[in-house]
Amino acid sequence: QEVHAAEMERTFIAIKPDGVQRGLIAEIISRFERKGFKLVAIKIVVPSKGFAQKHYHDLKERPFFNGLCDFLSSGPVVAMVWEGEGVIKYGRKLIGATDPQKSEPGTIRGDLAIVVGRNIIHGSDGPETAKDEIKLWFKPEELVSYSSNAEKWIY
Ligand code: FUP
Repeated sequence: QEVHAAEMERTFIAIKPDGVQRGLIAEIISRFERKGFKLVAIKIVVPSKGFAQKHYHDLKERPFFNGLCDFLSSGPVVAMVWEGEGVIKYGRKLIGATDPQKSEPGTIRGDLAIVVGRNIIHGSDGPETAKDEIKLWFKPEELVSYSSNAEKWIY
């Protein structure tokens, strides 16, 4: 079971400053938690602009990059690591499309956001990004491995 836990898929999820300011932390966490995913790291931080630029380095050529980094560093962000089978892909499904105008109702962005520049949440878009983002935001010792009694009913 220890081995199982160590190999379980993980993704990086962040509630952006708009989600925190709007009081949506519990709402967002509860959607991941109720699904059966497991929270293995969490902290609240105000990222520097330089840190935001590192986080979004893939987008540095895009016209919205500067505004995006200003936004991410404008206030508290809830940084998390969630674990579970298929959590990277299904986490993106819970989150919904990048542009909330195109996100389905029932998704986090579809239900709770209106414009792309204030889409309240970030989630890693693949296994490599997940690994990189977890490493950028967390020290290894900040990730907690534990088994919960619910697991034998979820899997
Ligand atoms: P996502 O993975 O859904 O967060 O989307 P991207 O990585 O493509 O974009 C990262 C962030 O850039 C989005 F969350 C919001 C912002 N963005 C814009 O502001 N304008 C755009 O046209 C596209 C993205």
